[in-house]
Amino acid sequence: MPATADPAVSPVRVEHHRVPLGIGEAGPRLSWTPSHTQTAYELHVSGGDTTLTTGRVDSADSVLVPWPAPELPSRARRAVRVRVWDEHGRASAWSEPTVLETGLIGDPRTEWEARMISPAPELTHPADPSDGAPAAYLRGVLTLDPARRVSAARLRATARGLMTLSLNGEPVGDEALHPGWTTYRHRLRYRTWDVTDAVRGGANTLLVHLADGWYRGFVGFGGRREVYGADTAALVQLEVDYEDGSRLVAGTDGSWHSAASPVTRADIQKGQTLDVRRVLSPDEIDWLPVTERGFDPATLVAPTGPPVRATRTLAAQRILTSPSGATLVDFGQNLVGRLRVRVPRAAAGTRLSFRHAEVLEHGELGTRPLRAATQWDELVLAGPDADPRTWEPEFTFHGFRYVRVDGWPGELGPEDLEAVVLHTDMRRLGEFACSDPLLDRLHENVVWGMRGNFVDLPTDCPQRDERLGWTGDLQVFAPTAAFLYDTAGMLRGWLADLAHDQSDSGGVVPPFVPFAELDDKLPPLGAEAGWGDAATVVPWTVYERSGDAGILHTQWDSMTAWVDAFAARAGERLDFASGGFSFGDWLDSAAPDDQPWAARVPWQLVATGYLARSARILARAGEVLSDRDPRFAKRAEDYRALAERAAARFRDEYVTATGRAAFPAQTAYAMALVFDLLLPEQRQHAGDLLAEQVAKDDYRIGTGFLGTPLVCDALADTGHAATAWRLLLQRECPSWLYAVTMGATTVWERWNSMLPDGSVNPGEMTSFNHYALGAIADYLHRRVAGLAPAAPGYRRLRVAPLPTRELEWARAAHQTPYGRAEAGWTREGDEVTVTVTVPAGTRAEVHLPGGEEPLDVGPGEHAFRSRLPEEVVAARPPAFA
Ligand code: RAM
Repeated sequence: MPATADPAVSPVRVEHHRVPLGIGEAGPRLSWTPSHTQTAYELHVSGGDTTLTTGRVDSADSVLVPWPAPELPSRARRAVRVRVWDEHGRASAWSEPTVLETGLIGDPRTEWEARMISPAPELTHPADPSDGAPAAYLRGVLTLDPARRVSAARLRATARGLMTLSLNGEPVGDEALHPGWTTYRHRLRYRTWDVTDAVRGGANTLLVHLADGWYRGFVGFGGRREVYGADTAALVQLEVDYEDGSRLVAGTDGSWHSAASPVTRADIQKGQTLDVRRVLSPDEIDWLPVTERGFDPATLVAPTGPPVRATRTLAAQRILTSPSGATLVDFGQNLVGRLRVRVPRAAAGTRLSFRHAEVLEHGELGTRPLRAATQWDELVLAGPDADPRTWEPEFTFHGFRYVRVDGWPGELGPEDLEAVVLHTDMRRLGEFACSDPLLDRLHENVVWGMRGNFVDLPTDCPQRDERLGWTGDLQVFAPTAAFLYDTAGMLRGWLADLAHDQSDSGGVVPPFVPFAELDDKLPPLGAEAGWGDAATVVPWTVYERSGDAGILHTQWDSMTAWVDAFAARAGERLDFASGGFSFGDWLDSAAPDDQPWAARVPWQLVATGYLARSARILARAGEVLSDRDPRFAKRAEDYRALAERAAARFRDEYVTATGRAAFPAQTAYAMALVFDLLLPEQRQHAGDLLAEQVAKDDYRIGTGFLGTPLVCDALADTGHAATAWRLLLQRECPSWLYAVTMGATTVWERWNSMLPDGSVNPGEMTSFNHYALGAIADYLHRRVAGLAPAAPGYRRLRVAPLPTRELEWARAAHQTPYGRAEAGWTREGDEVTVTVTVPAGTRAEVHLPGGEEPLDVGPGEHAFRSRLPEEVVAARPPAFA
């Protein structure tokens, strides 16, 4: 940053919101990004009857700074600006104002006038109980006094089910799959829209289109629907402020009407049918009464993160004819979303059918892995000129790369279909690139896997009859996710769900969140190592990556309840002796296809390691929180003692005095090293034995979900980066690059979801879009390129790249809360140049690969000459490279 440029500052960000409209925080924290190192700031808040400035505050803080004004009531609108001073005492100009507005944060029983209403029950009976049920319409007319001028109008809405909304014939908002899936009994998310320009004096017509979604449709495995309730329902409230200061609040109630929808089946797993012949004009519609539903408005919550949206479209790449003669469309990318179809001109009654799948098997659509999720959409035409001219089913989503099209009149062209990509519309933060095209593609596959599985909630997979918020999957993937996208807002919401679900079961975190009893065959809830630890690891990761210590405070009770329940399962001696089923190092590459739990290491080993890890996180979280309240310090000590006991227990049971693992396997060593469970004198030997183990395993990965993210770190930490490189660049199965060589465009659930001969793994659980094994991308960011946080929110960076002779360069960039950071290296021969960009107000510790003394550098761009580490130079080049 040239010192001569005047300091400048970004607009203020509000909590983790992208658009702070209808927020739930009465005292939202504020962040901004100064261009220069900040020594002081001033905040200015105006709106309502408030105008307030903090005056100049001597502080370098710019991330999640406490709200500087009195707590906000409902519907408060404020403009917030900031200016900053740099190290030379120069002030920036005031930032552009950010306007924030609260939602309904007072007593929900008085703030919500609207009632939850359901369509007439006969409208939503499924024709076939094993398929989706029809959607329905709800319609109401709200009358505004035409004599008064409107100054502002807001619409707030939510549903038991999925909804779209229109006001006076115009669609409201661009969200998809609203209101998503939360633990409905405790939390039902509403959104707020500014509809000032859409309302008019006199009658205003609101139309809700309502479908089953997660609330009433098929959820998870086991073929269950109506998991939350037998009736869909919606709640819509319109609030109009007139210029004379009066306010009208009206919404859904018994005066509304319901009607049949032309969407004759709609389900997340099964797909959707639109029968255009049933599209009627309002005067042809047979309006039926609605039913008011009892409902606790205290469950209504404002969103903490962005909504699901269509973020891009992909064109069809190829149209093929399969061996059996079917027409197949290939989008070239396994993705999550749905089709947008250019509706052909054809006779009424023509049926177009679209079946979606991730892979082809023997040239045909590979639908077996979908199990009971048919992912089948259908459009029934009403004649050549009938509207609509394009169609996108709004109440479903599919995981697919291929679509089988039946019934298309004439020849299908690539321009007739596009794929609409849906996911939670988080801000993209991180990038990685390197000179190896396969590794680059692996990273791209991880990004696609994240897109496809961050669809309102973080799921394991987006395609088969599962799509659940499996806690273990997120637990391992959270660091990668937090680097790639701004996950803090979305995960805050999901962690609130986790805490509720957990309190329903005495602190035990259910294996997926939101939890639902899906299958009578499921074992009773038990403390599940590596899965339940999402309760500690996810908030800790959010804290580490975003600097949000508040999340530790909010989640503290959930975090401690989990560790207490987990320790209780371990028993007095922490020996996890009671047995029973556990996922363990799930999907170990050595586990038989039909026994994903049968890993090389016993689950008790994994559980003891995780107990130490989670208890240690609590010890550290307690220390962070002791700044606010000294009582946390005592709690921190207790959890530190528990962590040390668990680590000692791990050593006693699973490690010899010299550091040899009792179960010689990659996961055993990697966990011992990365979770810091060993004595200092055992570490190097354990690292050497891990490298030996990897060599014995023929430089192939030998871990499941839990061990996978740890192995390369453990190797690099003990001077075996070259071995980590051989694992990373391995192409034979099992390895990360094996799937890439098989043409994968997303990360798979199993190391061998597709077998080398192109057939699909025979196991009944085979997804081609699972993010868990993609957790290795965190290593690519932190270690390969060398961009890691050394302090929460990257207020300090640790740059310690790991170059190799196999690559010419690698780099990563991340939009930290303080600004853009970058790290990377280029290599010529054995000479390496390390480049670093350090954001204003932060510093970096740089560990050069040649073993030089670490450097401490300030903001700006830096380049350092170094060389390959001895160990990498000495290493034998991999035979397969
Ligand atoms: C399967 C999936 C999921 C995993 C659970 C334990 O349903 O592989 O990702 O978390 O098992």
